[in-house]
Amino acid sequence: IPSYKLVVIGGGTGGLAVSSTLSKVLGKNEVAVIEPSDFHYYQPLWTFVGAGIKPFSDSAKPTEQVMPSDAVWIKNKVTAIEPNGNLITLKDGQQVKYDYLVVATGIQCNWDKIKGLPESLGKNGVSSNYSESTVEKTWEFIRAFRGGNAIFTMPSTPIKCPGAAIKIAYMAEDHFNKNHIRGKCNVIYNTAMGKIFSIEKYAKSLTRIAKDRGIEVNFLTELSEIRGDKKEAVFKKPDGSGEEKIYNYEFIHVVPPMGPPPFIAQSGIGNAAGWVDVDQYTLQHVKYPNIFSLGDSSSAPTSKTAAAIASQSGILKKNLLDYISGKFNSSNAAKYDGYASCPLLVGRDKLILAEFSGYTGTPMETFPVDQGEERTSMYWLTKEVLPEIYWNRLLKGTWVGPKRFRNLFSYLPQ
Ligand code: FAD
Ligand code: UQ1
Repeated sequence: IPSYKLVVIGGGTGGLAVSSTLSKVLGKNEVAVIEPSDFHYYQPLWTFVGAGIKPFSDSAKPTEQVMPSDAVWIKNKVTAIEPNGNLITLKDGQQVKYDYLVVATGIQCNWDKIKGLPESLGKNGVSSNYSESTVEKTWEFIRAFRGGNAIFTMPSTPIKCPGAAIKIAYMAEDHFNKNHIRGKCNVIYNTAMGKIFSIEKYAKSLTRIAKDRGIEVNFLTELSEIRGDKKEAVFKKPDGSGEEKIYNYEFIHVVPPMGPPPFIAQSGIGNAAGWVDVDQYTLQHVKYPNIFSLGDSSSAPTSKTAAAIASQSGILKKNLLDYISGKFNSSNAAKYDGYASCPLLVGRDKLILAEFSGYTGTPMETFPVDQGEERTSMYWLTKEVLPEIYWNRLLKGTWVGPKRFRNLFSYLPQ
């Protein structure tokens, strides 16, 4: 059985952010990254792709191009972990051993939990920015839209980038308006949640903009079925009361229910909800000290975003290296503060850069301006600068979030 000092499961945002640095520190071929996909995606760009602002090709790179050169890429899928034996089983039955393990397998889209969705997706006005195979359909359908109901959904499960469900509604509305068909369109945001955004400051801005632009927002309204042949969408109250409402649509953008990959719970490393059960501050597993986790598959109770992963990656790397060298203890551990960010695209040149701690629910803004306002500067930053930071810094292990800039700007007079 091949054995590695460190195995990282997942070559997505979190897996590469940590394996890049750790493979350099621990030495060539000491770190293995298990990743089945031929392509790595910069998923935050998909909101821009769905809105027709960026080409899909900008969001993808071959995995072999982004894999750290000192790491071993195992092109395979994990089906089970035996945490007591430090043993991983792969899809084809092969096994791999580790001394230390990082789990970064992301969140899974459960398309089949919506009746009729898998067979309708990508056809007849049904699209989603949440898949590499349908994100371009969003723009195709928005561009072809001539009037009627344009519906945007948000499920009751945790999702990655919780703002993405409504961003695309604002972008579609903006497009209809600029094309002088707004009067013939109903733009409807049906969310299973009870709020438009979890952080009050940004919720206020989003509510104001929705009102100003006539976007209908319905709370506690959860998609349960798509009837593609009739262009009907069935919504229910998430409380299980069974109360139904049927909408006709010309276009519907679906954010599917999501959840942790099931092998996590099956391997005995999950919490009650199935996320990798780590200490929310140190990111070390609560039961198996040689296991760490970051990103969308971890239990850290914050918004599942790449921005959060940037901060988590710095914390995880320090704590894991200290643990390996026997220096880790609860008093010197680095602690993750829950930082997350969501660039809320609300128009073709307008963006609210929400930055906050998911742990305290309070804003943690980087720039010395009110980021609750929609701004052209933040639009430009997100569209042009963040992709560069992602590819050239975060994936290379040298971007651990904007804290340094936040601290620097905090010295400016208010
Ligand atoms: P991922 O990057 O999803 O990677 C997980 C990897 O694990 C994948 O490569 C997968 O193939 C692999 N994997 C899965 N199962 C297994 C297995 N069993 N064995 C081996 N490998 C496995 N974040 C922001 O910060 N800002 C934004 O503006 C933003 N916008 C977004 C918009 C959209 C439409 C989407 C979809 C996401 C957005 N995000 C945004 C969220 C961000 O992309 C994710 O939070 C981030 O990519 C998660 O990183 P991760 O490493 O946890 O998972
Ligand atoms: C960020 O660091 C990050 O990771 C690279 C993102 O993912 C794309 C983000 O969306 C944001 C907003 C940040 C935070 C960075 C700055 C400069 C505020």
